[in-house]
Amino acid sequence: MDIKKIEFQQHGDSRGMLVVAEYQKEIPFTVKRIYYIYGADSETRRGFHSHKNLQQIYIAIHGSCRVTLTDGKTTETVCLDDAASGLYIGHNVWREIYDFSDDAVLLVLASEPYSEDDYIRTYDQFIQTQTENI
Ligand code: T46
Repeated sequence: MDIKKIEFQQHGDSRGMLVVAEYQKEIPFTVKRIYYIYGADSETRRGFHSHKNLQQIYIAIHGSCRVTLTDGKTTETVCLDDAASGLYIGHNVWREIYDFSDDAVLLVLASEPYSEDDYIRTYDQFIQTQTENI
């Protein structure tokens, strides 16, 4: 499955923390869009889709959430709770995001502008596409 944990550069001193993510070091794609999610809670469930081409990096810059990811064969659950690391997610990965802490802020770096055509929003269609890709 095309996912990877990424550790960012950290520069901490008595003034606090400064975290850096740079193109071609920690970020393997040109960032064409950012968005962030907050105001979710422990009952919230988001995602439930895959992307045909989009690559993204999820960063819980505050609080925490869980992400369950599958390529149809392998399934993994990742806890995001560290502002100094991110989760890279390639294309063709189904993701479900849940268990947000009340203070969670999930920042997402995306490789492409928003396009609804890039989404696969039903699990049946996702599995069918994965089978066709073999
Ligand atoms: C993902 C998770 C973490 C836009 O108009 N532009 C955008 O760039 C995005 C991301 C969304 N939207 C609109 C589309 C919907 O009307 O915002 C609304 C909520 O989007 P969605 O239901 O897709 O939200 P999530 O949290 O289920 O998924 C989003 C991203 O779509 C997805 O790529 O990985 O956040």
